Amino acid sequence: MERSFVMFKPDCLERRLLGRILARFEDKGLRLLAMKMLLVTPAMSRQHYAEHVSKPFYPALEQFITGAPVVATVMEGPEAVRVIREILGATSGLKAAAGTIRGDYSSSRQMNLVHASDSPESAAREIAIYFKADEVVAWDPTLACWLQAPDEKD
Ligand code: FUP
Repeated sequence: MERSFVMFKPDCLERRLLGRILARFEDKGLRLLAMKMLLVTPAMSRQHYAEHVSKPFYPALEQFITGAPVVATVMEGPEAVRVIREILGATSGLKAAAGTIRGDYSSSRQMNLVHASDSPESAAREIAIYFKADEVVAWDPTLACWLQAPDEKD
């Protein structure tokens, strides 16, 4: 089992796509461990996008990500980091394959609807920016036994 930090960005909420897009993750069988609606502050944005702060596109990215509410979540599942990024598709909605979230709903590189961690290490770092340890609920959904056979679990 692996955890990922998944954040529904301002364009997702402004465009009223949260319910439909969240449903894709539920349908896949990923389990939700935490969920919170908030306004990202400039300081949080700089922490979240630490590797991009000095890039030319960062000021516009910060303005976008702090400009309307987001919904931050923690999701868990087998190989969750890779699986979730494949559900999202390539960074730009114009390059993302049809059938992915960005491929189906976005035509933008900045307004690409959902963020997801690119490694388990990034997930741990990002989860700590948005959630206190006791806000992340470890649980074993009853349905889990219908999502993977016992001999597939690592
Ligand atoms: P991703 O991991 O797919 O979310 O994308 P990156 O880590 O490469 O980029 C982080 C965020 O910066 C993305 F959500 C999109 C944004 N971005 C821009 O706004 N302009 C760019 O030129 C590149 C990335």
